[in-house]
Amino acid sequence: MSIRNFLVLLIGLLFASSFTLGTALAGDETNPEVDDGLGDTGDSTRQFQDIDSAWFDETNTSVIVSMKMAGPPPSVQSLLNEDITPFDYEVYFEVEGTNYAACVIIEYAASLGGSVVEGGVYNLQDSWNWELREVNYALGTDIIQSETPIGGVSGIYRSQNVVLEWTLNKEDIGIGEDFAGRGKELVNTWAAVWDATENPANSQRNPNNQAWDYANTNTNPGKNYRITGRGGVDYNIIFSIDDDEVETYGGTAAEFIVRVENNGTHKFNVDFFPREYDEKWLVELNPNSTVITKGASITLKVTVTPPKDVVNGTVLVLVIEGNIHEIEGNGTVPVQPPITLRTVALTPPGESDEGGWWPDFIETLRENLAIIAGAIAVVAIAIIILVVLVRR
Ligand SMILES: [Ca+2]
Repeated sequence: MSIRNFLVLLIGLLFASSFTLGTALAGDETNPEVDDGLGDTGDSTRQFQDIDSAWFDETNTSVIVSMKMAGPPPSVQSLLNEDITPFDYEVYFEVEGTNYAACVIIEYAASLGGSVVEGGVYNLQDSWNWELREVNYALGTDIIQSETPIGGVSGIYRSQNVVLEWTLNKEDIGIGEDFAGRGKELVNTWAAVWDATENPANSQRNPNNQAWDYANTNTNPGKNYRITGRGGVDYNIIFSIDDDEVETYGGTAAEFIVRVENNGTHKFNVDFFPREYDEKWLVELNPNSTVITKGASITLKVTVTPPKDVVNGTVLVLVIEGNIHEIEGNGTVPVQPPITLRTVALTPPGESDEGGWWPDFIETLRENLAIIAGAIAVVAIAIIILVVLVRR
């Protein structure tokens, strides 16, 4: 193995391992993007301020954000005689340069039999304010400069699991519906619980010293979530190649070895085909179609033969596409991105001499055009100077 190939392999391996570590294939409670310790709020009686974890999931039209707390909201004794306090729960993430937060503010009210009374039983108010916000950070820090509500969203409190759950429209956070958004990532994931009276959303806030509890931060985020398109099945097939440019002679086949990796969630059936190209060239794919098991790679051999009478230096830019068969349904999902292969065709040896010295001379001129132009310019300037001197 050459040093260059070794380096390419090494960089590829490093990239692959960081990718695997950084991105969860599908978020759920057992593999959350944001994972926090319990009992880290300094007040064990207030488990509903203590973040356990947060994770992401999706349908074809929405991203579902979940936030699990250490314990249920206090309802009876623990908050007796305390002030009514609005809790502000937020899960933060970034999509393609724009920062968002899924947010809900829950007001605690002393109530008895539906009416608010002092010193009574604490219950959660009926109407919770579920929101999507756009977030501005002080550049490169954890400090939030401002949060702007950009729309209401639907939300639900799942009391059985102590989980707050937001349903965000993909379009509202810059993610196309169905497979249009596939491959986009939610990055810089983290979560916080704030006292909305002391630290309201329109004030500057730093989770490190103002939040009741926080899990990860903007500069020390949790894992990324990769959009799968329709949720559940990640049609993640990746093309790669060590050398995407090959030289060959007219009439002689060149060969590309494309690696096709299944980094998705299931075993997939994949078809391969070239995008439209100059049909005087011969292009063969082997295989044209195959099954790739989850986590496995296959080799796709692409053979390209230029026509015999090809003009020296002609380049064929060939784009190879892939179609992944859907697990459910008869549709297909394109491999993104496709892979581009460049074949440079040279005149076969011996034939280049047939034209005699003239084509060689022209070829040499073309190859050294810059040097020749420079030399001509120097000579021209010298002549001008000479002429001026002679006239004096
Ligand atoms: Ca915690």
